[in-house]
Amino acid sequence: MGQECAMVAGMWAGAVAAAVLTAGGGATGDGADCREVRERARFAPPTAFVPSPAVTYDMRLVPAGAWIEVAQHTGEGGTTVTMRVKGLKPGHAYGAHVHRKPCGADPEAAGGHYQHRVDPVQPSRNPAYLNPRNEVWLDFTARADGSGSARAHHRWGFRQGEAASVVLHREQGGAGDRLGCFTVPFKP
Ligand SMILES: [Cu+2]
Repeated sequence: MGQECAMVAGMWAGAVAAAVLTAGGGATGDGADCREVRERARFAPPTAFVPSPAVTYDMRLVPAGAWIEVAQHTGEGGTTVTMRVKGLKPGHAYGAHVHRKPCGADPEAAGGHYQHRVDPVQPSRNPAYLNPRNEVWLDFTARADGSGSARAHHRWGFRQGEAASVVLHREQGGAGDRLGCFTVPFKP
């Protein structure tokens, strides 16, 4: 499915000019049911002269220059989010989740976790809502070379404008200090 969507997305990108000229139509069939997002960046402090969509709040565990890539694939089978990182602290067990708002200079700017069923009590601490089935968790342990990767799959997709970043945490699980944040425009 992922390959198919990537192919259709690629064809679509290449065919945009022609499609505009022939008018109407647009993406049809698989293309219409398929959303792809792929963003990558290098972490920089919020005070960096050249701002980055990837912000570090802890230069020891998320050094400036560390690299992150996040991809979303949403199709008929649901939503898969994958993350790859490089340049982190070897052996450290990082927590990571999709959060609701874009990153900012303040680590709290990203808001709470994206939840499929939204806990009426926010900030959410109820394990009935705060769990990897109802949220997108991307916990990973950095390999000896500082690289890492994680993948999460759900049957559901994101709501418009409610999933906007990936936050890296000091600990795995549902909470913990925020070490870094990457703004990602996830698609509904
Ligand atoms: Cu989080």
